[in-house]
Amino acid sequence: ASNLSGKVAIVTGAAQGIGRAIAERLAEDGARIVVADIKADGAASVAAGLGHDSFAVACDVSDPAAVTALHEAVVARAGGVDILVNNAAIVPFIAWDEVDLAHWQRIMAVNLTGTFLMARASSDLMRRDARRGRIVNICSNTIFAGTPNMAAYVAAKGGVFGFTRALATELGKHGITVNAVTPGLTASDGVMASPHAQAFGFVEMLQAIPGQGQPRDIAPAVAFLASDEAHWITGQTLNVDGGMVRW
Ligand code: NAD
Ligand code: 4PL
Repeated sequence: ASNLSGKVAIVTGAAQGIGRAIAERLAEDGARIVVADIKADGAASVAAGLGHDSFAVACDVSDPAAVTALHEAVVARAGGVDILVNNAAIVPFIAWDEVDLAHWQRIMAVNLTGTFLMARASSDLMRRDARRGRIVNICSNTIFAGTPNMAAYVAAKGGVFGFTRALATELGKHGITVNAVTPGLTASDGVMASPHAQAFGFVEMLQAIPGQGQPRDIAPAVAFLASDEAHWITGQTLNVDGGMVRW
């Protein structure tokens, strides 16, 4: 596959997990990847394996100055951006009434405000260069299921879902599409190191296709929405969870 050759794709949170699998898939499809992650070392080692002059930039997506610096680095090294995948997030497992205000605000800052800041900066560059860009927001099927111990996370991802629809409206006239993918429980690095790893058995009872979702199972939906041929699809949310949720 080489349908993304010549494209520049920023993937946030791509040092591990689902973001890493997305970066690997988009690189297989020919894109030059900007691995943007708060973990500088992990981002650099992922970028080194991707080819196509891919590179890493350390960035906290919740920090406006860091997002500006990231986009300055992208312009300096790659000229501009064609594809943005907003994947970076924190995925807490915590009783809703044990989340203090500072924790709630951090979850919102990374998972929702980070998506806004990245979309603002990347879409400005896409418009500057008249590129018919692609924005894919990684959401979660918890917005449909109301999954326990994730209330702040679900609230933030519900914001991402709504923002995807609204931003599609705003950017459609520029030929930029904005879509979301909602993975179900997936065996990412973060999940496997957390209490979420205990939930696979429960999830399997609900899935049409019982099984443990892997990061590589999420990437094809993102690659399709990032492709040129998905140009007539915008404002949509594609659920990728083995049929756990049907909506
Ligand atoms: P993960 O914890 O394995 O990886 C997340 C990555 O994001 C890490 O590399 C981390 O360093 C990075 N990151 C965290 N905060 C950041 C910040 N402020 N700025 C930049 N990078 C930051 O997580 P994952 O399970 O691979 O999740 C990836 C995406 O998929 C997230 O948006 C998550 O909400 C979503 N998702 C995951 C699951 C699942 O079960 N794994 C299910 C549905 C949705
Ligand atoms: C069903 O997005 O979608 C746990 C952890 N269970 O992050 C998720 C389900 C988790 C999910 C998610």
